[in-house]
Amino acid sequence: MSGFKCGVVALLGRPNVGKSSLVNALLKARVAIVSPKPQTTRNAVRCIYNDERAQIVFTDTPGLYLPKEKDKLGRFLVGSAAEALKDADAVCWLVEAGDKKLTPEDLEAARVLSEVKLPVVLVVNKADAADPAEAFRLYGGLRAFTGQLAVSAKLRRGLDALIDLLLTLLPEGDPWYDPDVLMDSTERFMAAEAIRGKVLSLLRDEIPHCTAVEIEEYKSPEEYPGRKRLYIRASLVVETEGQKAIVIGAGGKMIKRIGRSARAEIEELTGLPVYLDLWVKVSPHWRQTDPVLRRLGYGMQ
Ligand SMILES: Nc1nc2c(ncn2[C@@H]2O[C@H](COP(=O)(O)OP(=O)(O)OP(=O)(O)O)[C@@H](O)[C@H]2O)c(=O)[nH]1
Ligand SMILES: [Mg+2]
Repeated sequence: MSGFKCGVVALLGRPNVGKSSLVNALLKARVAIVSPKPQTTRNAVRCIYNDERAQIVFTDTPGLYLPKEKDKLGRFLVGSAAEALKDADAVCWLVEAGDKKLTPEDLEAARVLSEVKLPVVLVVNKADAADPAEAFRLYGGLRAFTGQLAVSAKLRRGLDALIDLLLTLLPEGDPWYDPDVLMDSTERFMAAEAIRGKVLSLLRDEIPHCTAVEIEEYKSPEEYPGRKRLYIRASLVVETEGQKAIVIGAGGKMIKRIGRSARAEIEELTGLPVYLDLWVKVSPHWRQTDPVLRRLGYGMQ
């Protein structure tokens, strides 16, 4: 397949700049959770873009910040973002148009990037909301970039130019994935993320940060031909009884809402009718407890 390009591009940047939104815009699908809250993405996930010239595996990473010593979940998030650079062919450093000064998180991103020898493209997102000129000046002075451009994930602007630029940085090669595969993740993981996404959109304040989703049972009609529906038993893991009460809501209203909308999304995702059995359980300090973090999929390699 001469001339065909195939490679990995890691998306890196501080929380909330729109890394997951950009992946969704590029793939024209809702594959990654997006929310106005920082630390939305918790695992580096591979999302696969296809066109007639290339297959680009975008790694959407958790936002880089400076976790405290005790914040083990935070250290996992940042660690897995940095880890994603190891098998990348190029990196997009995402920042926001309208950035006027460098935050400690931006400097952390610069530090992480100074340790790799990959082409780095500066991508100024949210160009619909502010003039990107100042951001180009601000970050342009920090290091040399292989290219820089402004995009809007929201309005899907600048995406063709971004793909054209990335194509020049990727090696030639045959595609790794079938063109209908959008994400290199298990269905189980995607179902857990669909549920977590609903917690993020339906509950405010600190609750989403204290919540994880544990899939306890996952039985699909493909594996169990006697079944008509995909059966999922999942728990929302929170840290305190108070949080549990909020997640359940008065008369169980909130948990029912989360369950209903998550079920609809998982049905869309899998194309199967779904029975979602959703529970809430308290695991004090799970974000600081290594074995629990590992069980929930936030374990260091
Ligand atoms: N105006 C505008 N808003 C955007 C754009 N892209 C993303 N956003 C918003 O920015 C917020 C954060 O988006 P995410 O895609 O979750 O950001 P992220 O970088 O993946 O965040 P983390 O996973 O927490 O690191 C959301 O409220 C998005 O709707 C854009 O191009 N324009
Ligand atoms: Mg994200």
